[in-house]
Formats: sequence, C-alpha cells, structure tokens
Amino acid sequence: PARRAFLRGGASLGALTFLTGCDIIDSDAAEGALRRISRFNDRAQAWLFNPNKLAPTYPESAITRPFPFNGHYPESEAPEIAAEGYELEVGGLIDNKESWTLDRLYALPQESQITRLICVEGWSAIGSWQGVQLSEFLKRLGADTRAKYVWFQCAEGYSNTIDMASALHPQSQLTFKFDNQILPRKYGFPMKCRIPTKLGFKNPKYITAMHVTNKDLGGYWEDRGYNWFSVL
Ligand SMILES: Nc1nc2c(c(=O)[nH]1)N[C@H]1C(S)=C(S)[C@@H](COP(=O)(O)O)O[C@H]1N2
Ligand SMILES: [Mo]
Repeated sequence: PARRAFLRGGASLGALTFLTGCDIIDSDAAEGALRRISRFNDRAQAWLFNPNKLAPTYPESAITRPFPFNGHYPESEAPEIAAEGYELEVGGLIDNKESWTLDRLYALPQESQITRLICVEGWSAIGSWQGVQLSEFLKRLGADTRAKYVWFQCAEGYSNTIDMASALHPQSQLTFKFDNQILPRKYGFPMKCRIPTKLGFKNPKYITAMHVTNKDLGGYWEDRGYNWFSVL
C-alpha cells in the first residue's frame, strides 16, 4: 500500500519513513531522501504525461478579475522591459539563430486560451492569454524537436527548463497578450510562456532568451528543490 500511495504522487509521512528508513522530522538524510523521491516523481510524471490530454478551458465569464500577480518579489519590483530595442535571443539546437524583435513576434499566427494557472503557494486563477503556439514557434526556428529540453531565461534572473513533450503540447503558448491586451508588466511584458499543463512556476515571464538543449539547465525554483516536472 505504501508503494501505491507513493505512485499516486503523495507519500504519507509513515510511508516515507517506511520507504526511506529515516525519520522525516530529522536531518539531512530525510532531505536527501525527499529529493530522491522528488526526482523519482519527476521521472514517473514524465512517463505518465499524455501529450494529447488537454488542460480544461473556460468561458470568458470565468476569468478571475483582477488576475493575481506573483513573483519571488513584490509587484513594484517586477522587471520593466522597454519594447524598443527588445529582442528575444534564440539558441541551441535550432537552425535559425536570428533574434526576434517584437514586431516580428507579433506578426506570428496567434491563438487564444482561457485556462487556469495553479500556483504551488495554494491559489489558482483563470486567465485569458493570446500568443503563438510554442510548437509553431519551434518549427519556425528549425528546432531539433528530438532534443530533450527547452530552456527559458528571464530578465530578472528567473529561469525554467521544460521537457520537449510539454513544449510541443498543443496548449503550450509563447504569450504576448493577456485578455486581448498587450501583456502588462505585472504578467510578464513583453512575453511569457503559458503552459497550462504545468504549475505556475513552470510558466516563465519576462523572457529574454530561449534555447533548445539536451542539457537540463534547471530553473529558479527547480534549483531550490521543487519538482522539476510539475505537471498538473
Ligand atoms: N520571470 C518570472 N517568471 C515567473 C515567476 C517569477 O518570479 N519570475 N513566478 C512564477 C510563479 S511562481 C507563478 S505562480 C506565475 C505567476 O504568474 P502571474 O503573475 O501572471 O499570476 O509566474 C511564474 N513565472
Ligand atoms: Mo507560483
């Protein structure tokens, strides 16, 4: 039974003690065991991830207003990026390494989604986002989609590494607008990546660079012990 509970993604304290042979309130040993279990969960979740399963979508009337801001700092300290001079740097395992100005990005075919953002801190909110499908953008870059990861660098030092299957998921979006308006500063101007199949912290805002890679370059919260895969 402990094993089954474990595979459902949540191990009880008792099960953890049973599995790891260490007292959970105690020590570095427990911390190390938790990290190993977390990595195990990441692998299990990657195997279980169904690239065709869609996140739920909602009507306009369900949009949360005002939509919350979140970051590891107060809203007043959110990066302020000037549209003029902004360029998205692209690199790694792609054919076309030319940077993207906002004009070029805005000219890409766009689609819309009304989905729920779920934060590990214990809140969720429904938002409306518009942008280009990440898979379509990767295609235009001539990306090697057999590569394992897509890595995002953000203006204030935040970062994320996303597995390629999730990057290619039909609802994963390079997002330029919130509620049909140019993305406001608090939601990540000029660009965020919306991945409704993943927790909020796997949705980078203020993106300045994107690389296709076979190397796991980690991320801000991942490096601090959060589950890497963080699927919903
Ligand atoms: N660049 C950057 N992106 C980020 C964060 C951040 O601190 N910096 N926080 C993440 C977290 S934890 C959440 S829940 C969402 C919040 O997005 P919102 O401000 O649009 O609600 O952004 C994610 N992306
Ligand atoms: Mo979050």
